[in-house]
Amino acid sequence: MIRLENDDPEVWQAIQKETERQQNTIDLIASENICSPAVQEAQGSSMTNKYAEGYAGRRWYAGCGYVDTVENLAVERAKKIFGAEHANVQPNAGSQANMAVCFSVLKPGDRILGMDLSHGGHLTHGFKKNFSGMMYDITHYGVKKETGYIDYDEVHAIALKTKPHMIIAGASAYPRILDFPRFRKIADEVGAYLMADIAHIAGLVAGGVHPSPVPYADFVTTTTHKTLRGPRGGMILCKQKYAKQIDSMVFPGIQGGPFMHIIAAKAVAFKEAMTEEFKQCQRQTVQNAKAMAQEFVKRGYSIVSGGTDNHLFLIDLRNKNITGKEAQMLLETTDIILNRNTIPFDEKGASANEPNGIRIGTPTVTSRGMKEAAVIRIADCIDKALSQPNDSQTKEAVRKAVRELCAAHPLYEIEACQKAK
Ligand code: DSN
Repeated sequence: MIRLENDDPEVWQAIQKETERQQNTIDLIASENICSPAVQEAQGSSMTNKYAEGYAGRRWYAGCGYVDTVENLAVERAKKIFGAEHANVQPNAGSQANMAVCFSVLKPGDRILGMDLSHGGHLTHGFKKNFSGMMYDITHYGVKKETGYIDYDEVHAIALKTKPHMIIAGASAYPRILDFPRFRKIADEVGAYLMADIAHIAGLVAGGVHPSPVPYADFVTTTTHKTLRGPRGGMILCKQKYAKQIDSMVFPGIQGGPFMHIIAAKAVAFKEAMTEEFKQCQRQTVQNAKAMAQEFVKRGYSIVSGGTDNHLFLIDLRNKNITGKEAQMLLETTDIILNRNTIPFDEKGASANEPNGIRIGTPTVTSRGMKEAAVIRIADCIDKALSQPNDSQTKEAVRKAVRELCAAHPLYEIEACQKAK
């Protein structure tokens, strides 16, 4: 970092400040995490300089011996972690992973059945301003109003009616276990491909705390930076029979030269994901989310589906006289960072920008070593801040508690990171 400090003090300063911000705030954004110093070292390495269009052993450029080594390591480790027949580690992000799958087996105008964004789905599952919504004929399933759980009977009924070419199982804001065998059964009945998007839960799947879709889905897509705790990127797992189609759709179909520094970092993260420390961290992530959700229930908050089975939960703020956006902004002033979120069956007039919910996730705080007592203290802080939004003493007390928690749990002192050093 000495060179950066001298050569570009403005960027260096912003990076220092960002690191400080991460150290001194509580991050509850469910899609974020802290990757290890080893992962970051690989990302910042000389591999960023290398063009390597193609795949290991079949590149368009000379000099690819060492990047081949890291891509082979990443592929083999990914296959081992998830028990997959084939892995493509080149997608630059989850969106590209989903795009490559769609482009490889669907034609424009084909039908997709995916989860409604406002019920917890993702932009790439058919949002009208996303490639998926622009190119395909989309229908959506959602959750049951009374339970907040996915309504599999509805998924079945819509599938029978619309005969989708592909069903997408996966979500960005769904707190319950996904029933992959049921999705498979429905897909088989209507002759649809099944794509499982496990971007949010990949680490939980790797850690054995969420059932794996790999035996059921034709394609499994994920990001690598959420619960999986790697660099920012994407990946596709699939059956061997789709390997060629997927590989040629990622490159040259939708991407050019792969980000070899990121692929090196994915390999490092996958090695970490095989450790007992990582698995323990995933178990604790879920325990923390459950403990926190229960604490909010005790304090009179309405939690979508009543709790959680995974790393996140949603608070429905409609009985709290504050909107999701107001809560997000208020909490940021107390150094608690989270995002506003739509909740299923939100009020008329509510929107993605002005929803009545907030989403809370525990991956980052768990990676920092926080356990139940700490996250219950965070719930207390949030409750206090939301209950007394205009009281400066309350805000200061919350900020003090946040400072204490952050100081007690430094960013890079997590066990898995220590081991990776
Ligand atoms: N934007 C991510 C999230 O926050 O869930 C999903 O890609």
